[in-house]
Amino acid sequence: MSHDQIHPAPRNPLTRYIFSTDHKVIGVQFLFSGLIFMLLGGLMAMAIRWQLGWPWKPMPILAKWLWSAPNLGGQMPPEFYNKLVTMHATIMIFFVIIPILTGAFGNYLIPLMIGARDMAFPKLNMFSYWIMWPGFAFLIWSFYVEGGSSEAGWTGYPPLSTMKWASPGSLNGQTLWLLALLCAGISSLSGSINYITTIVMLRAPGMKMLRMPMTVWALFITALLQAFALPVLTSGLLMQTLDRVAGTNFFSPVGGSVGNAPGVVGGGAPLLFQHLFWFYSHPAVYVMILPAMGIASDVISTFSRKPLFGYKPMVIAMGSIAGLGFIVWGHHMFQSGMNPALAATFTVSTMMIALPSAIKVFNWIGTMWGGRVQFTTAMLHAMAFVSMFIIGGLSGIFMAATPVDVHIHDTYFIVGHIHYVLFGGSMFAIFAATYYWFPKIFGRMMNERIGWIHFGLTFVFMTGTFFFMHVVGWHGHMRRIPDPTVYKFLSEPGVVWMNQFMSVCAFGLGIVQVLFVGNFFYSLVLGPVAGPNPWKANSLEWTTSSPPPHYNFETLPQVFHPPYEFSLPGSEDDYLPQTSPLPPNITLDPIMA
Ligand code: HEM
Ligand SMILES: [Cu+2]
Repeated sequence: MSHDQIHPAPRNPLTRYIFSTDHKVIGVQFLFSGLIFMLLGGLMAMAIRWQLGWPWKPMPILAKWLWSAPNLGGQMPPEFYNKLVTMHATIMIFFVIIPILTGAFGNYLIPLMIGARDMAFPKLNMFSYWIMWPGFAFLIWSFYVEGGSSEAGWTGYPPLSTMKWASPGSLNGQTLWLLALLCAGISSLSGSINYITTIVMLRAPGMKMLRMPMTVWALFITALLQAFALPVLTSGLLMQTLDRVAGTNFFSPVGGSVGNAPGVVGGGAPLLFQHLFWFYSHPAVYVMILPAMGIASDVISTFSRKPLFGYKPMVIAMGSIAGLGFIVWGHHMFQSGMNPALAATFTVSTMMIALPSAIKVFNWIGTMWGGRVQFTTAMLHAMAFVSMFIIGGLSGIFMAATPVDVHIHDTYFIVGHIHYVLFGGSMFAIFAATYYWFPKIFGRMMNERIGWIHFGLTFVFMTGTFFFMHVVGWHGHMRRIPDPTVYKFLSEPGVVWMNQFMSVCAFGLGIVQVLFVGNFFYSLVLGPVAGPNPWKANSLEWTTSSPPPHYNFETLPQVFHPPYEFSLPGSEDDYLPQTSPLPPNITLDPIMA
């Protein structure tokens, strides 16, 4: 596609809304699929919490629908619980957070924010969405095959995952799980090739790299991470698939046996899979946080009515987080019997991530400092993002120390950490992005009052759900166990009480999302019309109509400065779109802007 080529808009509803090559439509498709899977993953989370709060109680009504073990009198069978934790995490990570942050917001925003008419490869873009559908199908199918869906955890470690009789979920459910993940991986990979090419090749005149909004920088670095790390996971998944269907033995150890599974001929290395998995999946946790950081930066600057504090340091910090992300994967494997010298190396490299992370946190605070902060719903979520990321990041550094991790590895402390960074971090950023860009995407404003209530309740219930996980985890509460009360130290009233408290909060957390969904659909139809720039922001997407026309801009915009020129001294408006030249008396700081 040449820089300024305009195809006629599709007239046929099939090519317009379904098999569309328009990045905006594809972004919305990713958004809706992600939200539907979020509902499924959320319901699973509530079932998990039911079990952990009241493991000895029959589940009312739902039991006879969900599992076929009448002899348990409505109590959840342990293998069903294992399926729940496996599929909850798999869905939330690979089918909700990654597709929404990169697939939905990445697709929608990148061309608009850099002033392009579409992605560089629109057909590849369409492919990146539609290849998710076989993935969805494999995932749903796996619930219905003999033995049900996978039970090997979202990490799919062998030998549990490679030995067919190791658990009911290790039958065909595991193969379908592998195929679903392969589809999601191909989708991410084709998306990332598109994002990288688009950002490098299709920026509007004057849009230098160092004038791009942080959201675009974040998505660019994320795409690089995906492009370099995903092939490694893909090979791991393929090798595991071959182990299961073609009789190879990459990962099954000599004579290994699990549960009722007969010993295998073996010769493979189970640890090899852990390496291949984490070489991708540690970078993948940054895939889930970097776009969130970009979104938070843009939202915070807009609603503080101040330039982003330290734009260039922020870009460098993000690059360093991504770069370091490739040499820390061993911190997931301290218990695997690695050489202590190697463990120390992974500890040090992991702790180094604190530095760029702290730079970012201080710069967000510096951006708000002295600003005229507008507490919009988007801003509240972005501020919550910063504070929750501080907690999640700090617990991360804590776990990075090998001696500490030996104590808390595979406990609820880890589950607390991941939910602070993934719910408090990624999910709050997804909410912030939705409240912020909804007017652009759908042309109408969301209701701020419902937004505030949704935010407040989500924040309170989130804390109630996840904070005490650190406490029970420190006490030794293992993760992925269906009934903690079989252990004496986990039957103490304090632990039982905390488990029930967390469960009640989790139900609350799930239920208040009705406010978000209600607000979303109500505003879609009845929200006040937004106009092109309701937040008075500077980046290019706000210079075109809401929703933007086919091919985004009537004429390609000319860019004069970074998008953060708010409250310039001596100017009338408190914002200056990137398409308006800087006033002659203003020069930008060479290091910070
Ligand atoms: C800021 C610095 C961070 C540090 C130092 C850090 C450190 C760690 C460490 C050492 C572990 C392994 C613990 C164990 O299994 O024993 C871990 C697990 C994990 N972290 Fe982080 N982390 C950080 C940020 C994040 C972020 C931003 C995310 C995601 C958005 C994240 C997601 C995860 C997940 C999902 C796991 C658990 C994986 C599993 O299921 O075993 N972390 N982290
Ligand atoms: Cu990690």
